[in-house]
Amino acid sequence: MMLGKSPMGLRAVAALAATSLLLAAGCSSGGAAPSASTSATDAASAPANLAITFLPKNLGNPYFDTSSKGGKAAVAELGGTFAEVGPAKAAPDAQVQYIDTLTQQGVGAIVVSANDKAAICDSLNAAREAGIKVVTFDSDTNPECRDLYVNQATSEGIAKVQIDIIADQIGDAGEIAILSASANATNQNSWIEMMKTELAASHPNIKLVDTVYGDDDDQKSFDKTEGLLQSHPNLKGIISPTTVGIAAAARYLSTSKAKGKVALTGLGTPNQMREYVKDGTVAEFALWNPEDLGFLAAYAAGALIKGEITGKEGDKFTAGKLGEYTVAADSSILLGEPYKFNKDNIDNFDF
Ligand code: RAM
Repeated sequence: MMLGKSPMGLRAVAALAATSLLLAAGCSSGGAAPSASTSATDAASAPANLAITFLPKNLGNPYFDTSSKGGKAAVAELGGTFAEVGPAKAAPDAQVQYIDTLTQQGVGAIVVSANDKAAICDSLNAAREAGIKVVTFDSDTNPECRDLYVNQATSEGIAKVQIDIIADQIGDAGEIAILSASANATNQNSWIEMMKTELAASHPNIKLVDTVYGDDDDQKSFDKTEGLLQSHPNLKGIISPTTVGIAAAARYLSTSKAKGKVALTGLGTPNQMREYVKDGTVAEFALWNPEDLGFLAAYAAGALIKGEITGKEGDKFTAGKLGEYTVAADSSILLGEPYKFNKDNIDNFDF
């Protein structure tokens, strides 16, 4: 059983550790789109056009390196051609040019984590009109711009696990701030809304005093952390619901006098956070398995290309080792539940 479908617990730890050992080596990534000749050859020789291209929010983020690793493994199992393209910066419309190029090249599917729910819609719909299947994963677009959304976990669950951790660490009282990714990111914005709801419902003594945006840029996130500490001298905790943000914030805190005084949690990768858990900067954070997320998204794209599913509620398909999935409301698929990482389990994970 994979982490994504397991309840939080030791069984999930063991399952993910086992999954990590089975990882396929490396994934190709680069700034250029795949060549037109590659896609054309695939289309001519394969029964279905299984040229599947991943388009993350930006390149150079270990989270997306891992999701692409899963995508690449799944596309290999499908007998297709994997590629990854993407912008250097996670700007709202930065993905448009890549989508347009992939449409000209006639790939079979685009698997995209959106920087903005609306800015890439026209391009995605032009791709779909040209016969390309569009799967969003990680960060969705408006539903009318894609065939399917592969969601890592419910927004409520992702919000609650982060609020639970910070509440535990600051004695359920005091000022907190959020260091997010980009201001338009669909996923972070929906988690932030749910965190506000959760605070209002269950944590009357915690006050969210600020939300700032590091744009999933390491240096900007580092600088924003410094700014938060300067602007809010009574700050008790920071939640960073982005792997880039939490790693940069941890690096800042680890050498500042706020280390151990201002709590930090959010969503991080174990490999980026290990040293900060071990040096006491961070006690606990959360995430899902990005490799499984990419793997599931690629299988979903393959099922759409082959016509096994259309993306309507109730459609079923099998995603290799992850098993069978059923399309839910709004043409979405759920991977599983978030998982908590701390000093007792972090060495069991390698992503
Ligand atoms: C960053 C990205 C991604 C998000 C993770 C948690 O890598 O913003 O979209 O899901 O953090």
